[in-house]
Amino acid sequence: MNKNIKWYLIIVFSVLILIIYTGYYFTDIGRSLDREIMIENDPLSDKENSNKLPIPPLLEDIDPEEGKAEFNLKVQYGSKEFIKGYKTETLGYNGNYLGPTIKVSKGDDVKINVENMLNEPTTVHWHGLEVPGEMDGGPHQVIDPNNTWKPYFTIDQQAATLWYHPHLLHRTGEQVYKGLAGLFYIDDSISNELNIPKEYGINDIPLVIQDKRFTENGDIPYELSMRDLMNGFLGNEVLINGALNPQLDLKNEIVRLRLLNGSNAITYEFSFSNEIEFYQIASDGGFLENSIRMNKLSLAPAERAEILIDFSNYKLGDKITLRDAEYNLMTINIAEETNKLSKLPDNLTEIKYHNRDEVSKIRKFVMSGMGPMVAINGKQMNMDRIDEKLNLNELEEWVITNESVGMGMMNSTPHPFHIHGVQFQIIERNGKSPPLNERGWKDTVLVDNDEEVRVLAVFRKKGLFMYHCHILEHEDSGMMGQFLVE
Ligand SMILES: [Cu+2]
Repeated sequence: MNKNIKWYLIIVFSVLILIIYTGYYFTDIGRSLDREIMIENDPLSDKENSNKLPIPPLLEDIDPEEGKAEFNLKVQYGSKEFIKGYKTETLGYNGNYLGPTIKVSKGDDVKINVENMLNEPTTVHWHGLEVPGEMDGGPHQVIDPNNTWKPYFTIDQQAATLWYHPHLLHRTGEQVYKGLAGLFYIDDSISNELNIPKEYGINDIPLVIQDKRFTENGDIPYELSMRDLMNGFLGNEVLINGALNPQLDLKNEIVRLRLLNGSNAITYEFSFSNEIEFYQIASDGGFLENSIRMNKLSLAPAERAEILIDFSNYKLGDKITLRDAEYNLMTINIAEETNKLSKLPDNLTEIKYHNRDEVSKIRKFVMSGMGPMVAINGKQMNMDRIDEKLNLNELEEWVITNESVGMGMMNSTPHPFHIHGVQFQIIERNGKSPPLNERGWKDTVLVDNDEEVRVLAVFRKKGLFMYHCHILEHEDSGMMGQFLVE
């Protein structure tokens, strides 16, 4: 294309975006990033909604042999009453909404049969799992309608709370939003031996946290405005395991919560009523070396954290709320008293930190642009282009920056950067050591505007993988690239 015409088009397009965006900002439809506005506009605030927290079922392993596991997943249409009396169309794995929790152990040989019963293609990506590229479930592993994809792999990493979700080119946002997401747990000798709660759904509680934009009649249409392309799709309500304002009954003991931000775009600021202290014990890819005492926790889209809370000083009938900023998400009821004495663990595991002196290659990833123009290193996703070529088992340093422009009164856009097929270590945020709870294994890192994040990683699996922004509307717009490990 003629260079002048190209620049002319870029300028015209940018001005158009600016005009449309300003319009949307001032007409204020849907939820603003400002949570106070979110609560005022809450269409359900006058409706009764208190129900028990659903616990996703554990998926049955159909291979009886020790050291092997086989699972069946069906991708299907469903419907669900998020609000009493209002049914809406959803998607789910083996059910109406969300998916069962898959639980495996380090060293297991795993087979999964994923049957697509939708009349559109999908993929299933094992987020955080270190497996060869063709088993990763990215945009290249398309499962057509009425087809079954049968990935197999050996679990070759430490205990962790991972998850699975679709990764179809340009369609990830809608499929995840409609309900396709599930947890994927790995256990190992360390997680088995640690003195921490391990009873699934009793004192080891999965929490899949997602916001939804409900209409007046309880529907959750996925229709993107220009503003949604800018900020990502933001909801006006928050669901936990598919339930609105759920209640969780617990004993007054130490409890482990595994939080997944499975939302398309929002970053949460979790805390509990009365600023109760808790201890983060794991980040995306496994245990931290020591438990970190804190009273609030920020999780960007796709990030996970495991936390312990000690309720032993609470009494029958006490209530505690889980919050996002000032907004109540879930009520915890102390429903049973116990005399069980337990102690919060201090040391959890030993992390072998990478040695920066051994870095063989430094790569830069610049996230830029806005709305449909978002890009990494100035490029938008192209399935036929390999952006980076890496050597197997070499230590690399990736320098990730965010140069997206902020708009007027709006804050600039932080982008959560996710790398497939690897767990990395954050070594610097703007030249400084990362906070304590980011000094463990990570696969997704939030990069703020004008921030430079440096991570170290050894890529141990061969094949073609993705790196991308995990605001799903940005990913779908093309904020993604491909790297080949050989
Ligand atoms: Cu982004």
